[in-house]
Amino acid sequence: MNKAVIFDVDGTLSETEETHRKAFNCAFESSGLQWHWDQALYARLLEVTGGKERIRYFIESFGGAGAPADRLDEYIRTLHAMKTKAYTDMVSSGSVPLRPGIREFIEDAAERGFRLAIATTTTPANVDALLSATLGGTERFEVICAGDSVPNKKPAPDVYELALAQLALPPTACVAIEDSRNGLLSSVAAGIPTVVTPGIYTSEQRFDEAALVINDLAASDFESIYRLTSPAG
Ligand code: XBP
Ligand code: MG
Repeated sequence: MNKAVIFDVDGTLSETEETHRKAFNCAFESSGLQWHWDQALYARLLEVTGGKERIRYFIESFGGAGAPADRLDEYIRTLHAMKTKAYTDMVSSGSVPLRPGIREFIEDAAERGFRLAIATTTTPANVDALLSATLGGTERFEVICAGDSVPNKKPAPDVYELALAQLALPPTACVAIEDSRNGLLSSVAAGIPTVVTPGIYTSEQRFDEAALVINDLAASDFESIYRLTSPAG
């Protein structure tokens, strides 16, 4: 069957943003920085997708005391690499479960012959760590587009357009599963019908452009999602 389900990762497959937030704080502490991102501040910083971009936004918005004046890009890259190590260690411990209904949906879609893909802003190592810890690996996903593989992160459509190109499918043959407004704007800009499953950091956001908003995937009829796709060619 030439149809695909394209999954976002953070907030969609799993409620990972709390683990990201702790990993950022761990990297800041290890670097001797007095920065601490609490949940309220992190909710604001999540408006900026991409961890490196989020750190730079924080520095520019809040002064970034302790960050060097020069070679800031290199400093941020190093700090973010420390965060990614902390995050993958936390996720690999098995402490981050899939959201309710996600495992069943992935298995049901695969059994019906849907091709599966990932389109995420997060770092590829984070995808590997989460899928290895929760699904035994990334094998179920034919295409994985992540992090810096595209020049413009969500809400730009780049990562979903890359996934469509690698799938060689038109957007109407696919359905995207997202948790945030930034993700919804990205997939809709790529022309993909989108289902939103709001999460702990996104439940107050607007999802007017969504084809469907599902608050509890575990209690939903997966058929309502599949009906959003049209067979390719
Ligand atoms: C969510 C993001 C990511 C994560 C942090 O990605 O915007 O930046 O918050 O991961 P998505 P990194 O919802 O598209 O999966 O620090 O690796 O960016
Ligand atoms: Mg997300």
